[in-house]
Amino acid sequence: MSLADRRFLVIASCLMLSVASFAEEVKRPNFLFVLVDDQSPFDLKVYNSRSKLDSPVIDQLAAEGMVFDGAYHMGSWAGAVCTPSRHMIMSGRTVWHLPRRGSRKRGADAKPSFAPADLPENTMAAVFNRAGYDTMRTCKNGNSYAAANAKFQVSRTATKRGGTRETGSAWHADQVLDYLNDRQGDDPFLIYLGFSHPHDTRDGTEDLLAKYGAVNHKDRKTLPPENARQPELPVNYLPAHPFHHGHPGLRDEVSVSGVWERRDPQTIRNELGREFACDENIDRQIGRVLKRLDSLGELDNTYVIYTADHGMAIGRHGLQGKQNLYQHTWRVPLIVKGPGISSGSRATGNVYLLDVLSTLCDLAGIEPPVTNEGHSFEPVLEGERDAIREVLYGVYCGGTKPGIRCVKKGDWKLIKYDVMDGAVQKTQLFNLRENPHEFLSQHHAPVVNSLTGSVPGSHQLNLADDPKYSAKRKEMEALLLSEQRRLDDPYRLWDQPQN
Ligand SMILES: [Ca+2]
Repeated sequence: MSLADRRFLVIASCLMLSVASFAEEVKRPNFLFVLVDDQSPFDLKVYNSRSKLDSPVIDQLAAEGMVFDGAYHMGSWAGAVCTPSRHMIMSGRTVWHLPRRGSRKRGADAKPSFAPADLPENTMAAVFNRAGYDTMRTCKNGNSYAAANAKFQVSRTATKRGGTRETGSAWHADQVLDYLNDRQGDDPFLIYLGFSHPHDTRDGTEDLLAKYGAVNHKDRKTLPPENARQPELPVNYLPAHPFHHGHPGLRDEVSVSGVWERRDPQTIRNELGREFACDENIDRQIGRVLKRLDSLGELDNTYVIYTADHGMAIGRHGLQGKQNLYQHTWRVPLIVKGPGISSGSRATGNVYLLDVLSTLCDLAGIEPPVTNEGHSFEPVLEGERDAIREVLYGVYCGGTKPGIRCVKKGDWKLIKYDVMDGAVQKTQLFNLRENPHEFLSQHHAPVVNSLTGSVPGSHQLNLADDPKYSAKRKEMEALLLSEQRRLDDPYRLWDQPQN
């Protein structure tokens, strides 16, 4: 049965609940929404064939479902990128239309908030509760949308970033398994399985740290030991970003235990080993939950959505954190498996995380809330379309203002930096088909090439100042401005009109 047929039958069955036999015949689908904290899609083999990470459960999800190559978070106005990202997931609102955002002015000049006061009533769990779903959530504490999270009928939260069963990712899976054990009745369920890893501190389990040659390094005075089992340096590794990223004192760039300000190969490879240890443990924990759903006879009627709140640098472009708009950090992994989705399928999508809410509603035959601004990507899951939009906008505005902006259309991507009170005003223009890793001229230094195994001179670089591409740059700059206006971005960059 196609997704469209299913959707029709789900709606029909909702309308005809009094006809018990028909309603039983078409059971409404369950949802398992898996959100990991801080993971670049390029950790995963399904996005990066060079990756050494073993993630058999995620590979299997991809083999049985659809992989999205163009999934993004819209950005952040805070150093804790998690916070707006998770607001967008829960509410389906765009980044400048979230609670308390929309104006840089305070007091009498302040614009009204773009978020309605009753928004919590129109968030994921509230909407699914009203539709008769059982809703349950486990996740880390904090950096999220508390008023929306409070709507889940069952909530078991704690921040678990340790290397044992009780202190690590197994704890989150245990909460879901306990919930499935205790659950009464036949209503469909929406389970939000949020992990606290691979966010730092990346204290993996002993066996997985050993597998990836990593140690939980805690001594600032020494480097972690070299180990051939560690992941290789990322292909776009740099020992330093070529200019200031714009957020002085940023925790992720200077305070992560085991990394601090260091970007040397030994430190970065060890940290990637720690990341992979946490990634593989998450994979195991998802496997436990899927096995239980299978034994309960629910797996075939469950949509499993795997994603992250945003990506992560860890040595790419000389950065360590999540406060940039390169592809490794702006993009997120997104894999969806469920009834009617073709096995082993792949699509561009051009989706934001804020599209998840309306998509889940669509798949469940529920009307999305009126406050939703996302677009359902059900037509992509259905195989009817490859993408749901052409243009993508991104912002990082948590440090010095106005911050970083990017826009993408087709193969072309523009990034602009207006930070450090005007001291850094930079433009980057990439053709991602020719230069998917966003190589800069610094990547062509012999020392970097010898470390990453890259071939000198074999890649296109930043084209922003190449006269051959001046028309393309102008076109992309105009597109960025129109997206800023459309989305109520309250800031303008140094070379933009102020309206
Ligand atoms: Ca995060």
